[in-house]
Amino acid sequence: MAKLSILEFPDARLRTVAKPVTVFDAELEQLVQDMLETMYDANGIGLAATQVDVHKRVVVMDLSEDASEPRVFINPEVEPLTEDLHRYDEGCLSVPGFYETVIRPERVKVTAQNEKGESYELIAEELLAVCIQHELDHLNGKLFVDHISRLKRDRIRKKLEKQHRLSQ
Ligand code: QAP
Ligand code: CO
Repeated sequence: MAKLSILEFPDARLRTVAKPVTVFDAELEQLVQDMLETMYDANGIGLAATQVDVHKRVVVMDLSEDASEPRVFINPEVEPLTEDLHRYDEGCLSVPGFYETVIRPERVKVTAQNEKGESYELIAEELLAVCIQHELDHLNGKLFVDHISRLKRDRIRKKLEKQHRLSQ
């Protein structure tokens, strides 16, 4: 297993649109394991392959308290089931230290595949609904800061750029 390094906003590579997974092999299994290890090590609840500079449609997640419920979403798709919206203070391992309120559909149908390529479907609400929509955004080159005002986004960008300069 290997810990991968996480790209940080405003790295342009976070804007890459990820490609569908077509081959379900040992290499994919290894990527999933490495992403889970990277997410747990960083105290995250969700991680998209885009964030580790791998541009494949792979998401890992664990919303449990004790890292006991790893979830894998390959080629995920999301369809809103209601017009009701939900506000949540989102963070992101690629935007460390910043949290902002984002509004998204509150109930969604998720279609995805597991590591073996088997399709599954689930209805997501609450934190799971927020998280899968946030992670699917990453696969499309989008970040939660794209949902907030330009003023707030630019402030966050400037603070992170300064931190990156200081830590070089
Ligand atoms: C995405 O985010 C998410 O700033 C996953 O210093 C977030 O795992 C979905 C994290 C909220 C739904 C709701 C962020 C860790 C982790 C930080 C994360 C930080 C350390 C964020
Ligand atoms: Co994120």
